[in-house]
Formats: sequence, structure tokens, C-alpha cells
Amino acid sequence: MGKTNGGSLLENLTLPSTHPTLHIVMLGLDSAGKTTALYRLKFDQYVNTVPTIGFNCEKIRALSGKAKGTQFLVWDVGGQEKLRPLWKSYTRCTDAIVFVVDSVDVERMEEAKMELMRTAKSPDNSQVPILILANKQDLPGARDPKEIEKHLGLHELGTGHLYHVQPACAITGEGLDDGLDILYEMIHKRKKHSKMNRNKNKIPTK
Ligand SMILES: Nc1nc2c(ncn2[C@@H]2O[C@H](COP(=O)(O)OP(=O)(O)OP(=O)(O)O)[C@@H](O)[C@H]2O)c(=O)[nH]1
Ligand SMILES: [Mg+2]
Repeated sequence: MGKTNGGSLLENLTLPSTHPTLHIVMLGLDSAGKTTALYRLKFDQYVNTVPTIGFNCEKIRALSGKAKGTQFLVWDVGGQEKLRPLWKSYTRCTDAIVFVVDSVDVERMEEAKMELMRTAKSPDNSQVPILILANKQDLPGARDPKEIEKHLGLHELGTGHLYHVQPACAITGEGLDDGLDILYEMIHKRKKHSKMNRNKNKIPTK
């Protein structure tokens, strides 16, 4: 699916929103389930995928929870090793990162950790909230969120970095809406903190 589809004009006109569009980047090793999750969120159905060379981009509107009515512009970037150097050009100025993990693929958990840490610790992303999607929970042997958190060494991110591990199955869509809602809350929490810090550092004029 090497296409970019920003949603139809009609869709944008018939569903007006008072919320600004939030920008999300989906990263993770190849075959983690990023594209499956993107199209499940977009079309509410399973779409057969091929490995992404480049990226897919879709507008998604949250239909429930606190995020209801919010529009997300989601960038799904190919996860093959040769494509990973490109990730940083997608994370620049993003509101949040979704890092998708295959919860069964324990052999590549160390590799996933390395890529996640490289992204999370880059100075551009030091304040960017991260939703870790512990995907493929339908498969036998899938590790639970606590175990994934340990495998990925998320405590290394430090207390200031907002993150959450969300169990999910991109094929059925289970966990995806909840994940989007938590992501929305983390984005707002971060924006509130940044605003408070900006006000704190203001020099009084009188
Ligand atoms: N059982 C199961 N299979 C899944 C799930 N999500 C994705 N898959 C399968 O995993 C394979 C890879 O899925 P993709 O969505 O193409 O993976 P990707 O992360 O986009 O991979 P790249 O584009 O190469 O980075 C496909 O065969 C999917 O059907 C899931 O939740 N459960
Ligand atoms: Mg893909």
C-alpha cells in the first residue's frame, strides 16, 4: 500500500471539528503490524498488507472517549532496517509517536528496544509522548504489557517522558481506540506542562 490518501474533501466538510489536527508517527520493526493498525483504524476492517517501502498517511477521526471528534494525521513509516534512518525526518515536529511491537517476537525485542531508544532519546523527541502498541495479542505466547515494558527497558526513558504500553490486536482492532485515547491524553498533558513552563520562565514586565 504505497499510497497517500488524506481523506476526501467531503469527509472533511461533513465532519467539522473544533480540535486542531494532531500529528502521529507510527514506527517499529518490519512486520510489527503498523500498516494493519493504520487501515484498521481508518476503515474499521482488516486490510491485507505488503511490506511498506516509504510510508502511508491517513486522516483518522477518533469516535469515542476523550479524543472523540479529534482528527489525527497518521504517518505509517516502513520498518525495514534500510528504511530506519529515514524515521527521524518523520518524527520532527510530531505530536506523538506510536511504536508498534510484535508481542510474540521475543528474539527481536532487543532490536526493537535499540530502535525505540534511539528514537526516544534523540533531542528532537525528548518530550514527545510515546504509545507502545503491544500488538498481536491474539497469538499464543504474546507477552503482556508489563513484560514488554521490561524487554524494552522503558524505565530508561526517565520520569519526564510520557509513555504507555497498550495491548492490541491490529487484525481485530482490539485496543486501538483505547490506545488512541491514551495518546490524546498524553499529548494534552505534555502541552499543558510546556505552557506552564513557558509561563514560569516569563520575565515580569513590571
Ligand atoms: N496475528 C496477528 N497478525 C498481525 C497483527 N497485526 C498484523 N499482523 C500481521 O503481521 C504481518 C505484518 O503486518 P504489517 O501491518 O504489514 O506490518 P508493518 O509493521 O507495517 O511492516 P513494515 O511495513 O514492513 O514495516 C501481516 O501478515 C499482518 O496480517 C495482529 O494483531 N495479529
Ligand atoms: Mg507497513
